[in-house]
Amino acid sequence: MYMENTEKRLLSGLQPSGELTIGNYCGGIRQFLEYQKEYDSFLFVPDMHTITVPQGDPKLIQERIRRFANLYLACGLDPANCTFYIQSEVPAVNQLAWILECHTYMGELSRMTQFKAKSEKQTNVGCGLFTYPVLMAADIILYDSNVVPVGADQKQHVELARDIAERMNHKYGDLFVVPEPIIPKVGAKIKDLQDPTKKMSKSAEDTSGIIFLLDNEATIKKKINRAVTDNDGYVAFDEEKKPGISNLITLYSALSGTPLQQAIDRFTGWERYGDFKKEVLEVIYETLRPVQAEYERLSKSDYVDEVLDRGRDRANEIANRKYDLVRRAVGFGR
Ligand code: AQP
Repeated sequence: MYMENTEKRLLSGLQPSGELTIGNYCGGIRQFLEYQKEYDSFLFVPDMHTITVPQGDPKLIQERIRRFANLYLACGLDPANCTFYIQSEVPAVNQLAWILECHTYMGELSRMTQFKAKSEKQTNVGCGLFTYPVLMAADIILYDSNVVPVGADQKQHVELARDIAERMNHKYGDLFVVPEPIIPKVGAKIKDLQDPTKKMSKSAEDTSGIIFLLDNEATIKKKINRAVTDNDGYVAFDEEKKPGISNLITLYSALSGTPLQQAIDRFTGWERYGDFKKEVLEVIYETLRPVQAEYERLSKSDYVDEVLDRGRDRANEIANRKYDLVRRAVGFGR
């Protein structure tokens, strides 16, 4: 099997559709930060994924790409340890995606829950929304990624990438590493504060139940104070009967690093939701203050371009070598 080096590789990406949320932080970014030093880490901005649903002005996508990139750095991405790049700047991913599409079944893609949920919200559903999990599989296996840290909603897509890699290996010999998802124990699915039965999503239309990483403190306070709870008058963890309170306890646990059971023990029985919400608010502030300050500093400079240029070059080098191997294996070219 062709492998770049013996060090295990980690890959992660968050698409620049909407703005990054505290849910994305808990399920995606936080894990990346935790593991980045243990692996040969790859982090990318999946800009090609954003146009699977209609987007507005292309200029806004470009601004968002930059904002996302600066935010990753501000959150603690270590450029010395990480290959950080923009997806569309590595053309081999598209070339590989085509080959993988021809080895993926319609039935598999029809079962993707995210496709079902997102396609219901649109009238003219683009084919890209349907085939997007294959592009994601290409993103992952192109680099022989061993692990992919994701929130719970993306587990199905990583499993599809595994199936495709295994199928390709079976048919053409060992071409790809079969990746494993890493799902956080706590915070894998942070819920919307206004509707704690559904996932907090960066591109949701109603933003009142979403905390964005760049929200100011007054806005965050308003959103937490208005977070839907219940009328029971006591704090307890019960995701079915008390989804709002349970979501806030989970958020507290994920952000503070306090084990979930310890957070539950601490807050269970508190009778004033206001006091409990203040504690949650404090850990959100503590998490976001340094991130926002660093973001302000970075966004005034061009440092991010330096990092992304370096990342693009390394990513292309590895991706082109792998693609060349795959295209020969399937019989393309002379
Ligand atoms: N609510 C969430 N709780 C925990 N983790 C979450 N993630 C997303 N929402 C939550 C994780 O963040 C990463 C983002 O992946 P993505 O950009 O591919 O998009 P997504 O999974 O579709 O996330 P969103 O926020 O819902 O974006 P939109 O609205 O654009 O579709 C992944 O690791 C994801 O699991």
